[in-house]
Amino acid sequence: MSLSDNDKAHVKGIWCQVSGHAEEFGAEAINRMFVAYPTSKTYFPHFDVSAGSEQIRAHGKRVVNALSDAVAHLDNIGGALAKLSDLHAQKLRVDPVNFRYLAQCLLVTIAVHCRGQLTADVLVSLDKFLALVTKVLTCKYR
Ligand code: HNI
Repeated sequence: MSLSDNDKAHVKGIWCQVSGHAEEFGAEAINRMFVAYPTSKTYFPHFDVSAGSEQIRAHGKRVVNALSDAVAHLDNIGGALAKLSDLHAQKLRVDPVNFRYLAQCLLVTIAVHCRGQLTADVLVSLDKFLALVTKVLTCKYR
């Protein structure tokens, strides 16, 4: 799967709204993931997992900023996220199903905040983008 020129334009367009709210959107997405898919919390035993905690806010910001890096390099997402790919595969070993949970929660968060912009076409493009990111972050598992 790859992103068409249309997909790239859609992702870049809506990401302008997201990158400006990295901490807010990132923390909301992670909180939604913890609430909707409680098993995802097992990877964060060292976190205060209550909504809006300092750690969730800081982590949410890091996650969205990493995605912003990927959006800035849509032709080379693998290169942009290479270090994170190593980290998630070799150290964190997050079960890949969790990436679907987080992607879904990010999409819901964006839908809530950017309602007008998240047309069906933009949603498909964003979903493809997040699937590609997931592929990069889990491709070194084996
Ligand atoms: Ni993930 C650390 C990005 C999905 C569990 N993760 C990070 C960091 C970034 C990041 C950035 C900080 C790296 C550093 O400190 O150098 N993670 C991403 C992205 C996605 C993702 C872009 C997918 C969109 N990570 C997930 C998922 C889980 C996950 C789905 C588990 C449910 N990540 C972690 C854990 C850490 C982590 C655990 C370490 C956190 C800490 O601070 O100790």
